[in-house]
Amino acid sequence: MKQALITIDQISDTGAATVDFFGRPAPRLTLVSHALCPYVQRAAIMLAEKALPFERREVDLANKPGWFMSVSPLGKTPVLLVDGEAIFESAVICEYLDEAFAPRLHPAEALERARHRSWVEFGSSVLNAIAAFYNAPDEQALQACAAVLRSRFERIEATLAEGPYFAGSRFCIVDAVFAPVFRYFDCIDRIDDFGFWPGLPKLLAWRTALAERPSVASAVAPDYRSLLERFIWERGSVLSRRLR
Ligand SMILES: N[C@@H](CCC(=O)N[C@@H](CS)C(=O)NCC(=O)O)C(=O)O
Repeated sequence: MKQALITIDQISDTGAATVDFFGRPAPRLTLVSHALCPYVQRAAIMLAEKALPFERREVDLANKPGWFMSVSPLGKTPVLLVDGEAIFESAVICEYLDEAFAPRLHPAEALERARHRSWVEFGSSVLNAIAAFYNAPDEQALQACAAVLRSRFERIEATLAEGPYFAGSRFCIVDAVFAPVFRYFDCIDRIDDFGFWPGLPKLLAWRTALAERPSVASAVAPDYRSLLERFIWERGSVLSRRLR
């Protein structure tokens, strides 16, 4: 049967989408998670922005259980279970949530939306560069990784507009992608000054605005920072040895 699109007055006072864009009640949502996974954070931020209740189910990625492998074809977090149906890949999860539940975070215009998707990809490449950085086996590799990160940040600085968010005053999916990127540096900046930030005022303002957003703050547990420090310590990398 054809479903009618809902109107804005069908969204609750709290802004929570009690129904999806097609008027169906919100499904039961389970976010299959890992406490440190930045891709999981993207999905958690999206769920919070849409005020959707969800359950989090943590998985040990060092010892993946059978139930997890049965819902995660690539053996990775996040997976979003939607009334038991498994959706995997964080970018896909973000797009699904955006297409199904208000408020829309992606731009309405096709070219602008494509540009945002490009920067979502860029965000993933920054996450890969961060992983290379904290795994760097020696000082030379660490400095090379730091230079890659710095060049990525310069590139973002050149694309940012007036802020406070990526696309101006409205929070968007690119913001949900970069908030977990910046969160790493709350820990890394305490280890040493790697020269990431000088001369990048827009980037720093963006980082601050994202850290203050309630959906971003609530995407990780209170012990996130100590877990991340332990994770970096366990890398056996040159950065591990710099942790005090
Ligand atoms: N492209 C994936 C990347 C997800 C990913 O790399 N997740 C990591 C944790 S942060 C993972 O599950 N790693 C386990 C593994 O690769 O075995 C996405 O965007 O969802």
